[in-house]
Amino acid sequence: MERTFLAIKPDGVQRKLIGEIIARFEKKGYKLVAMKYIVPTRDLAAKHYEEHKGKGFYEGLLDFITSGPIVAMVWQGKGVIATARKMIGQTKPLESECGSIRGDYGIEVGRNIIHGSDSLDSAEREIGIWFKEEEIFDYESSLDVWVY
Ligand code: ABT
Ligand code: MG
Repeated sequence: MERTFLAIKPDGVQRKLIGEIIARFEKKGYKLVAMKYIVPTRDLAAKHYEEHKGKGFYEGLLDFITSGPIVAMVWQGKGVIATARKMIGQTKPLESECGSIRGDYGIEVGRNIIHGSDSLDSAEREIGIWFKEEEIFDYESSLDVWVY
């Protein structure tokens, strides 16, 4: 089954959006298979945002993402990578449809509430950065029969 890495960023935590965000993915039918609540080290954040190294917003992005606790998660289910990105919305809040997380709750590109892997490659890479295999728990859910 497909897996993606999602993280509620420090702004989402500060704004008390943890429950709201997790509820959206649960209600959609996806399964939470790993979760940790941590203040990322700068090293971890740099690994995660490696693709942006050298860009103008990079250092500020690392300052922000290491500024407080985040909720790092792995979610599982059919098409979860692309569907989660759709549920999250676009990078720029103005381009995010109402009904998406950023469209409903975000105003500023540098405070965009939640991260979601953007491809199968980045999902595998990011899950490997944030979680050990033994921290990921697949389990049978009686709801699966109704979701699929
Ligand atoms: P992430 O889920 O954080 O990766 O965001 P997304 O994939 O939608 O967008 P990208 B392009 O990966 O942006 C990463 C973070 O950098 C911030 N950013 C991005 C800026 O502050 N200015 C910019 O011009 C761009 C392109 C937005 C993202 N994080 N935050 N917070
Ligand atoms: Mg990205």
